[in-house]
Amino acid sequence: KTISMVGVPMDLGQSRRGVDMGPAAIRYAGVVERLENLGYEINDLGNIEIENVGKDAKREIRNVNAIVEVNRKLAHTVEKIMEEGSFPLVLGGDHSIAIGTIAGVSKFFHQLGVIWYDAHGDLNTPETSPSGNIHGMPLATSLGLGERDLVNIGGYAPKLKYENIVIIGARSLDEGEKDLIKKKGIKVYTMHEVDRMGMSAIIEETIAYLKNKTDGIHLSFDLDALDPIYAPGVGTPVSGGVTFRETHLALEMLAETNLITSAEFVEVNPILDERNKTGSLTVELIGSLFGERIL
Ligand code: DIR
Ligand code: MN
Ligand code: MN
Ligand code: MN
Repeated sequence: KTISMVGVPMDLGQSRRGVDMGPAAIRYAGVVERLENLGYEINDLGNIEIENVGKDAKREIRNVNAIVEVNRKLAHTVEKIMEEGSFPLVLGGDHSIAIGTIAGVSKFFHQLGVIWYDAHGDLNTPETSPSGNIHGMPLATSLGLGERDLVNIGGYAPKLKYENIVIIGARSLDEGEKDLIKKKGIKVYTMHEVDRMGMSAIIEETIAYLKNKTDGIHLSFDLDALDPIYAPGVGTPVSGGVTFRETHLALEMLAETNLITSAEFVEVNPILDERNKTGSLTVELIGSLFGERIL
């Protein structure tokens, strides 16, 4: 089995500098070796080039033109990986890059499922966003909501259906996001459910919910889902998060199902980190997703 890895050194989707160095931090923490030790062939395609197009900061959605450009390139790269029959593993970069990853994979899966592991919902539109940061909008964008140029990347929209997504770890939702979740009946396991049901039941339910109606499942993994005790190197930490063990369990259980068809790990910011703790954690978690076991 071949994994094709691509880095996206993007920081234009949010306001803290340094998340563009996320792919380097994850590579330095040994992601290639970790996966090779599990028996995979790794094809590291390097990073998507981010052109300095100048920040169009005056618009209410910050840097939208540059983000559209990068996501077009990423979608194209992911599409090629899929055509080759390889597994796309995308390293961020801020979460705005999920727009491009999903645009690439959804060409191959017309009933694409998505597991969104995140402290946030990323369901804002330019109208509901309190920040104007596009990293708070990628899930809404993929559902066909918001700025047209972003929504139409790949030449079609929407990429996802409301009933094919599951959010896990949410604890910071904006008012417009809460309204959308209620209106559309989006499946969300907030931290309340994580505490109450346990991660094991959540993953079992998630798989049961998605398995029969989807033809592929993308894992969009925002490191800020974890408690900042474990993942301090993120731009928007929120206390009261998922633990290290719960997260390993979730990924080990997903590995057992063999249903995950693409993945991205985003929001690792080495400038805000403690000696690459979050980069190393990411590599460990990638190991679990690809079948690593203690014994
Ligand atoms: C916030 C933060 N909801 C926003 N979003 C983040 O700016 O829209 N998502 N950090 O991961
Ligand atoms: Mn987040
Ligand atoms: Mn985010
Ligand atoms: Mn996110």
